[in-house]
Amino acid sequence: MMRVLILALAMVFAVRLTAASAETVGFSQVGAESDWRTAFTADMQAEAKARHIKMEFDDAQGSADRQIAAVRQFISDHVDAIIIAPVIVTGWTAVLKEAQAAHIPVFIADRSVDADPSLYVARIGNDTNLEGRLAGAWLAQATRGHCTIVEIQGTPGSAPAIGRKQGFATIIAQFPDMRIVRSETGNFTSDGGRQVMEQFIKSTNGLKGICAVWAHNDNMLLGAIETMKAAGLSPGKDVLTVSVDGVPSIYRAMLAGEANASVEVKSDIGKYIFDVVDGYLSGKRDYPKWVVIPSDLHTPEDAAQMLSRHAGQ
Ligand code: GZL
Repeated sequence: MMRVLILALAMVFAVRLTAASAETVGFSQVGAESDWRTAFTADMQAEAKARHIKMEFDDAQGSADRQIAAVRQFISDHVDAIIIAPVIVTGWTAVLKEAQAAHIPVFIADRSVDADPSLYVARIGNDTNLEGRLAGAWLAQATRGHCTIVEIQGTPGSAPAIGRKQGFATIIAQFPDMRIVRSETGNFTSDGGRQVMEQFIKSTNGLKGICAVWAHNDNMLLGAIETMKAAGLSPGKDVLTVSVDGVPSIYRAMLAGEANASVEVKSDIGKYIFDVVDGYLSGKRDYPKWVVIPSDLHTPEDAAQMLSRHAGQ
């Protein structure tokens, strides 16, 4: 009898060891504005399921106010941990203090926040300024430093729009004959990219003399490509393109000769995020404030290889 009891206790202990340290996690997601975002959401949901973690998920639909309300609900529900992918960088201090007062650890995922780092455990995400610099450097090399550019920005006040704009500008400032002559926001959506490109084409000189379109994400560029083709232009040939995300459709556009470069941002980062969450809840405390997810640039030369990695998407 005693042997049966010991065996049963050993099995229970083993299950606890393999089970995640978090039982329930609240995740406030930006929205579903782009292919990258929906891939990231799917990855997070799959990772939580694989770790037997219950995830309270809120799609903020691009609303910063809705995110704050969702985090307050997570606190009220006494979740074990809160993960936030923030729409914009500002407005986070008060609710992060409320989570801290409730002894619920917060983890920033993907985009960054402008808040005291002591208010969250760590951010697990990419370097958006680097992404802008990689895009600018590729364009400078592709045009030997001579290019008049139109820019399609991401969501105003979001970390990727701020970082990518700054990074790209830093590089092209080094080339006297590279300049951005038009810049509008497309809010990271395909429709937004279409509408901005329509504005550009209808403006006084249209795209006359424009050498390249720089878009803060692939979906806005893909919308702009559709608009340019409808206007009889040849994106990827008479107007170069460079963007960010590395979603499957941009590699298809590259293989069709309609896009030239994209900086890949990894969307399958749920494993890294939940490793930090589980580790912290298990007592690990030596996390850096920023766990950097690397980004790198891709062109038609490796588009087929990159597309094969996304098989099924
Ligand atoms: C990654 C992420 C950005 C993507 C866009 O930085 O925050 O938000 O580049 C998405 O596609 O809208």
